[in-house]
Amino acid sequence: MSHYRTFTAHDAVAYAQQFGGLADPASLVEAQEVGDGNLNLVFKIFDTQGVSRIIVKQALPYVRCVGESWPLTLDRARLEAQTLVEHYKHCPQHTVKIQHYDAELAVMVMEDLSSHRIWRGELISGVYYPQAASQLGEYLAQTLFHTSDFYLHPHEKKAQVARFINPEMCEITEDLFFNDPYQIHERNNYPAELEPEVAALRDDAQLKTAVAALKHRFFSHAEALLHGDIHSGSIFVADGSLKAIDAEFGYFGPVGFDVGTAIGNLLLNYCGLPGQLGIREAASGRDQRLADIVELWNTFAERFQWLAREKTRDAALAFPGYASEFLKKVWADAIGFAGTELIRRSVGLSHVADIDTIQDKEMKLSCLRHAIELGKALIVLAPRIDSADELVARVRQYG
Ligand code: SR1
Ligand code: MG
Repeated sequence: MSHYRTFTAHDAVAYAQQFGGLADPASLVEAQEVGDGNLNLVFKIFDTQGVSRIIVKQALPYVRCVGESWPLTLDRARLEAQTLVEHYKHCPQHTVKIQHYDAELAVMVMEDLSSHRIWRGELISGVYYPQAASQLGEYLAQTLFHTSDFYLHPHEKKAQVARFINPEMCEITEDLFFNDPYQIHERNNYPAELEPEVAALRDDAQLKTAVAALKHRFFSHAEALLHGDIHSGSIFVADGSLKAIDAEFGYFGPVGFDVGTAIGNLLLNYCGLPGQLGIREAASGRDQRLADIVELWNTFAERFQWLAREKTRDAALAFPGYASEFLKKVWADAIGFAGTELIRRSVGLSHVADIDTIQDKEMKLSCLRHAIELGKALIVLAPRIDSADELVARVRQYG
């Protein structure tokens, strides 16, 4: 029988004392629940000096932002911990360190990142971290290359695919990214003024065909162990440092999904900045976002190709020029997936603060329309956008 119970603050402190791996566990005295995401409980554990020393995170048996009416597998805690442990092996400098996890309690103890800040908040406030984009490109290249068929022995790869089967979390993505925005659904959430734009999504056959192809790839292309939800709210930054957290959507899927989610969230910030900072003040932040996207892709592609040259173990995949052919497909997928992220964060269940917190109603509507139109364009034009520079030109064309 499962010994799952929902942690109180007191439980979290006791757990951190036992499993936090600290030299002075008795100094841990207090916990504060700080979870502001959609799904889980997150406790900061403080010592007698009031310093936050370690994090205890527990999955709830339902979707926190919706309530008990939407039950959700506790196995996501195991999948999150194991994904982060795998990613840490290949990219420790950009992955949060998991100290301990317990699949039955659906709980994990992890490194405290209080010296860092959530990247999304910083992007919204206009605080620039010049190394963040290339660090994210490095994280994606290291984690995705080392969990792909380029690097893993075929037996090991297949065992890993089985270990990371994540049907319930994938179903959330399958529904929220690829179904809900393109049909009438009670989970959708958008202002009534946007009904014409949203109805147009439902009526656009070319768009829906391209979305179907993206969903099909999400279903079936087990290319690498993805983070699965690598948006700017799943990333901590500090001067010269970047750490990925929150990998409960981890599974073996198409490499372009992680790259596209990351790019899509930078574009959501691009769309929201005029509403956050004012039109004139937003201009330099928007230029930075586009430069970030180019930097992210260039770092990712260069590092992936370098790893492919140096470390590919499969004889056929090592053939010169194959990795760069593969990356062309990843790029096209990424643009398409970025487009689906723009649309689902504008009309679907789960929004982003980059646009949601805009106070001026007309400005918010204009930013939402921008995100929807840009998302549509990226999904449909993805096969014809051949380079990062061309992507930048297309984005500028849409406002
Ligand atoms: C019901 S979960 C909604 C969204 O929150 C997560 O962060 C994922 O992005 C998911 O799609
Ligand atoms: Mg998350």
